[in-house]
Amino acid sequence: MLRPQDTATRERKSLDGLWRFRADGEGVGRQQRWFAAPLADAIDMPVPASYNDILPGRELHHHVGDVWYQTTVRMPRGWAGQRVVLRFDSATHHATVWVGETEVMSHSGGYTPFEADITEHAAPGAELRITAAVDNRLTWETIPPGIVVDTEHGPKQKYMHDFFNYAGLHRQVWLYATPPTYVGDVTVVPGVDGDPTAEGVTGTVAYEVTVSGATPDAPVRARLLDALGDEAAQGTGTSGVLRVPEVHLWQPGDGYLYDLVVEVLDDDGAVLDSYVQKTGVRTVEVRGTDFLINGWPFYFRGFGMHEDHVTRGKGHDDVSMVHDFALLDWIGANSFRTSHYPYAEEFLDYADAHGVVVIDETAAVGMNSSVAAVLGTRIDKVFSPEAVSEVTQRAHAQAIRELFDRDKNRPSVVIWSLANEPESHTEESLQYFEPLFELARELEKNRPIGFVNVMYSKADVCKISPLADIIMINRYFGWYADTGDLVSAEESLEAELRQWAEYGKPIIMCEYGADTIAGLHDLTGSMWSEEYQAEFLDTYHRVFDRIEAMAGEHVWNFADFQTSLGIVRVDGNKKGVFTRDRRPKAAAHALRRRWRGLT
Ligand code: BDP
Repeated sequence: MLRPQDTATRERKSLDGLWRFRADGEGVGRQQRWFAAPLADAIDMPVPASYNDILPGRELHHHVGDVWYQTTVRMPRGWAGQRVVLRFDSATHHATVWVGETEVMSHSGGYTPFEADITEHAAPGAELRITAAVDNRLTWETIPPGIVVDTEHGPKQKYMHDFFNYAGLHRQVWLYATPPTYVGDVTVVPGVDGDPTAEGVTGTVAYEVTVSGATPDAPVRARLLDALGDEAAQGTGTSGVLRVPEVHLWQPGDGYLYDLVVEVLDDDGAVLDSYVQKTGVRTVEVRGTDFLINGWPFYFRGFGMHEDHVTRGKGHDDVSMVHDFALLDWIGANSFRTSHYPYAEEFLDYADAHGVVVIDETAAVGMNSSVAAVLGTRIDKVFSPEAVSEVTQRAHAQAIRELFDRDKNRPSVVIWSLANEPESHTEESLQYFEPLFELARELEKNRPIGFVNVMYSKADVCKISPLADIIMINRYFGWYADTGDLVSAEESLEAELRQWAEYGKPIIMCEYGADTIAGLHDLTGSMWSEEYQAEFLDTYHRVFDRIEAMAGEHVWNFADFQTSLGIVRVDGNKKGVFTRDRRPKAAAHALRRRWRGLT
């Protein structure tokens, strides 16, 4: 789905700001048609933000079910004759949206965008009332899954993943206009002629455009402009391959982007619609145990992250985004994983533009009874008709389609991760994942595809890793296993990595880390201290440096983050190298020395 943008033929209007808001604890709003009038008993709620931590008290923090958001917006007079679209960059996890009294769309999946053509409900110059009922419930039919337990005090939400179920309108909401004939979709696939490491190589940009609306057979022109705005190549038709001699490649640390300007023309050659697709030219390849970008071995240094901040939870804001990227740069990271859901599109734009490499992950997390048990939830059989079933699988397939569709054109995205830490040693798990890998491979012909393996599913029993192009694993020797014992941890880790190396594929350690209380120091090197975290990471790094097949290290986690309540978490997960308010722990300095090659 294309992002809204301002071009010579398009305009957009942000609906961010304070919306009216009301929690619907009783679940009566839909029946009582709360959308049909100004929301009664409402409070102000900022958008974008999670609603959970805005008010003091437990009620909204632990709310289960619908909440209602409402705003009014005046449709610009100048949009007469245009196609008008209402777009939510995300609503966590399900939303139904009304314009006035008309339901215009509903969507499930809390981390991907959705939109509706509302032209017929929007008279130019008129005020529109927009209402969204947003439901945060997670069930066996959703991605990620969860369980709603009915108690005499109302519903309680349980889930099997280790981050707080923040909800609401986390990202921007837009009203935008396009001409009646418009660019409906653009797909670009970059490449190079011959050896990408050669001097003055010729880049290729294969493009495919869908024209939608009034005259879908209108001619198309595609122009590729370099960063100075000079034309580098041009083509006509809805698909083609543009060639760029002496291409400036997109590379880690050098996010060079071309603008692919796609124009739909009328019979006289006048531009009906134009859309600008940012395009980076690079190649990605797995060769033996090497992960190659533009033909050069690339070693991932960075983190599994979270969209997580004090007060606004998972709400996007540019201040924190730019600061987080500045910290990644300071510490010498070249990459991150969008653990455990698709991040805001702005975040990926920034990665594209600055040459930061991304492992892009769906929200399929929490499909593992052993992990669930650590976090306090008992599940008998995860992959079964009563739990993660064919219905879940359909939702998962949809999550894959929507993620790939949203991020397919991004040069920063070099690997798709279909899930985090699912059970993967049983026949049932294989039956569940095989069709999802097939779907992913139908949709994606160029990027490697994988999933992230859990510590309970070693190389000799994992049934899903053989389906993956790359081995991505999370390990916690010295924490959940060999607890507090880094000598044994070093041996266990090395023994296990040597087993994985037999796959002959690159290995990325996607998570390794230790909970650490900032400011806790201990001369005996005990767990939870800053000393232990730094020593823990050193231990892993010594091992990584001895294993040829290692292609990367992503520490868990970039920063401390909020989780559900439980006896294994104290005000959230403390495995951050930075605190939740982004202050460095000792490990941050140690990592910086390693990653920046400082002595
Ligand atoms: C792994 C999960 C991650 C957790 C982490 C931990 O992938 O989401 O936060 O462990 O326990 O199981 O800190």
